[in-house]
Amino acid sequence: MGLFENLSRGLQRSREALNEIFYFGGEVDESFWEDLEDTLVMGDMGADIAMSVTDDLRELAARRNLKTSRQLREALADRLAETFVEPQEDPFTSVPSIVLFVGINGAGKTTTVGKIASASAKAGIKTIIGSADTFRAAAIEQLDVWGERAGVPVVKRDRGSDPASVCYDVLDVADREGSDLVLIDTAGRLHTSADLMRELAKVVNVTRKRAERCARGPIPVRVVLVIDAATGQNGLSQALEFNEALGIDGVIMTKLDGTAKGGIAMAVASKLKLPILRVGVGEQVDDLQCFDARDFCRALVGADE
Ligand SMILES: Nc1nc2c(ncn2[C@@H]2O[C@H](COP(=O)(O)OP(=O)(O)O)[C@@H](O)[C@H]2O)c(=O)[nH]1
Ligand SMILES: [Mg+2]
Repeated sequence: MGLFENLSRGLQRSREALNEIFYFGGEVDESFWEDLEDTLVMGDMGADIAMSVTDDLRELAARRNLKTSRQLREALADRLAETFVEPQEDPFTSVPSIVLFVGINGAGKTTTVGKIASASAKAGIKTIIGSADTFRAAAIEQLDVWGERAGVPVVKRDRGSDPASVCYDVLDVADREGSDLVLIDTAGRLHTSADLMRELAKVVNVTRKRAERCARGPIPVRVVLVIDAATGQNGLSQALEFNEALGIDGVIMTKLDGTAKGGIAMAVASKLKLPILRVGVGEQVDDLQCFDARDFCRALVGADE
């Protein structure tokens, strides 16, 4: 299955909602525009984006005399694509690079680390994983399974250890072995989110300090936020909170398969001016894709149907 088909399959639920209004019989009338705006709002891109996208499209449709479902879908995809920010560089392929994965529990951090480790090992990038979610023994085991599958070493400590120490350890090993890409998984659950942010801030600081004095010179550290797309607008609050506490460099949206809330990607990207680095469209190792705003928006609105 090609990349586009896979993404398109993943966004099916989000697209179905739009399909209903695009299968109109004749005129593009007032109710079409109202339905479009409502559907976009429900797709969780946020009311302000939904309104400005609808207004722009309406104006464009009048100016260029766009009438058919196909013309309108194409124009909508183009307009939606404008809301995304291009990444300056890809932290997973511009190596050497150190990436910390943060996000709430269940967002898909560990799975995403596994998928990326697998893809980068396959691409010949010397990769190593650090298991800094030391809260649950199951989390460490889960990462071990992914590491084994990818043929990538996993640096870990016993359950309950200081997560910052694991970051230190993994950078020591990476230094010694000349790893190009260090992927660090972190915990998402603590008693309060203030505790979580404090702990993560320490993890980020320790990693940055250690990264300054790597054998081959300072290596950039990026903090990537993993968000479950199905959380909808709550994903936006998470993004704001993590960004304020840690300074986020990019976002990965997971579980775009099986949600009609794909529009949240747009809300996060445009409100925080953050690039979407990858999208998760399933639980399997190959279900992670590079993000291309145009392809994503075309799949989201069904421009090629
Ligand atoms: N359908 C789907 N499930 C996913 C995706 N990414 C992760 N998951 C599932 O979400 C659940 C939580 O993932 P996990 O990586 O453990 O989340 P973490 O707590 O952030 O580390 C697991 O059952 C994963 O298989 C995705 O893109 N699509
Ligand atoms: Mg995890």
